[in-house]
Amino acid sequence: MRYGFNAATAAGVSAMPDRDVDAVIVGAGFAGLYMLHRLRGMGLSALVLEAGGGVGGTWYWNRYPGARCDVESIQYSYQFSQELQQEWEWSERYAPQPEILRYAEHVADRYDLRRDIRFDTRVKTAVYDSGPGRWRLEAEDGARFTATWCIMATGCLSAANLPELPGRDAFAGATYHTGQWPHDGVDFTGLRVGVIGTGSSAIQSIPIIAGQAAHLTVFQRTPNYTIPARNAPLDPELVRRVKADYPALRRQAWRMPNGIAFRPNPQSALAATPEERRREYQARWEEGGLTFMGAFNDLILDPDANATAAEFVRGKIREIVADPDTAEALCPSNVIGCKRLCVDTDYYRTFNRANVTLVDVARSPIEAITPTGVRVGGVEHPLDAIVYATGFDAMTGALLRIDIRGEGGRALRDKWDGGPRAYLGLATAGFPNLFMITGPGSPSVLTNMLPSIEQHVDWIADCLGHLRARGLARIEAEPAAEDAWVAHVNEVAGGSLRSTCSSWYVGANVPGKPRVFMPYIGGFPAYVDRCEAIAANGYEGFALGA
Ligand code: N01
Repeated sequence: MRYGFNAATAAGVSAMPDRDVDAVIVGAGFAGLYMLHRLRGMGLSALVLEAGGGVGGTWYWNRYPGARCDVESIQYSYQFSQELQQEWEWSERYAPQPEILRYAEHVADRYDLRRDIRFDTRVKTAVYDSGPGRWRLEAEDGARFTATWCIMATGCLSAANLPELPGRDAFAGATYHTGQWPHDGVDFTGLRVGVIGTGSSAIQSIPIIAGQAAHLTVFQRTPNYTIPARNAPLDPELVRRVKADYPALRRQAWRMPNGIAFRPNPQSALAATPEERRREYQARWEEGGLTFMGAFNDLILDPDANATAAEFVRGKIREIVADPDTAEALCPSNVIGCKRLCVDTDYYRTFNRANVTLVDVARSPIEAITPTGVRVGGVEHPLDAIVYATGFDAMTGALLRIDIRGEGGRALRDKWDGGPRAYLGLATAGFPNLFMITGPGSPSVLTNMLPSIEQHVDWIADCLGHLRARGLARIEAEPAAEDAWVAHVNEVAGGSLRSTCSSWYVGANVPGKPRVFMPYIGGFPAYVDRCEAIAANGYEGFALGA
């Protein structure tokens, strides 16, 4: 169901007058929906501009087979409303994409949000007009909007990365990107399918595509570590216990560096005996999921500790995958948890199927996409369909694809040409009254996104309340505060093994992108404390004005 107003109903858009509101929010994913709800609650007029035809953001676009969240559904949900978290029923340990999308739709309906969302509206430019102190936004369909506050809820993993492979557009078969999947699904039955990439999206979709296709060829540049999801229907007894005191679980999660309640082992891997390590890794492997990295407290800090976990997983790959050459090709050699750990159902086992071939494109990259397939090392792999599971221009892509201009017409693309610079990941100097939800320099993608989103939305809403109460209408990050925060973000990143490999965290997957570790790795609790202290000190590091 889609209502609210949309570009189609605004026929003859050029005749449409500018719409003027207190706050314009770009994006109707979980961040944009909650931001709208909060601002409405404060009596502000707010309008959400959304490129898609419905709410849900990442869960609206990522409809590839097997898409589900790698954070357990009981925690991957809003906590701002007791009623909402009590009434919603998740069906599985890890919710599948259609169910998460239904949840987003439920929230939009429950809080009557759609009437202030303009769908099918891709923002092209956002320009600060310093005279009246207003943001002016223009959409690709020509519609224009003005607002005092401009809030980017554009998501961290929402700008699809489609590599410029030679001949890409000459392919005669069907082409898909996991992050822009057709809404009515794709049936691969009887087809020869190629999947390019072996990140989370590929690892989730490959087992399902392999079950449909006549033949599946996987083009792997870097093997990834993946831990079994052990997905299952949610245990009603567990749900009952959580719902009896949901806030207790949420409080526990807020104290964890990744914003997820789980049982980290406070011991060092190197202090444990080989047998103790094996037992701990085995127990976590059987439990399934991302908490594997909580097996010991030094896995992401000490290369020797990390190597013990990495070798455990490589041992599992060699056990599961029957062909020794394929098993070796699937064994990653880099630090485990450096790239985001993946969570799967039957990924490694899929390579035992007779209809699945792994092609290593690390040493011999893809030469060309031909009209009939993919050529690697002079060998053509004939295909009827290609799935690009090639990820995203993460964290900055969605922002920089909009031409954002601040004070004096300065482009954000220019300001960030050496990498993103933002104060707390919430604001950037030279761009007054512009906020980013889970922007670069905030914990965002290193945490459960839902609590991180809610924390940012609440901070922004409280900040606007503070300004309004004092008759102020302008806020801007101070360059010195921003510099200090960026230096701190870089310093803590340097202490973690996470910044050491070619991942999307450092922009390595997008040719030409500056190599900077973008999220804040100092942990969610430390970050929240910092944000709260800054607010309590009258928004220290921000210049406030009338
Ligand atoms: O993208 P990725 P993703 N030639 O960037 C390869 C979240 N997410 O969509 O590693 C050949 O991880 C690239 O190779 P390399 C989650 O945070 C969550 O899978 O750069 N290969 C890599 O293998 C995740 O981390 C969920 O060498 C090329 C792959 O494409 C993030 O989104 C589910 C190539 C891209 O992997 C991104 O995941 C899905 C080229 N030219 C996603 N270019 C869950 O919640 C790129 N590659 C479970």
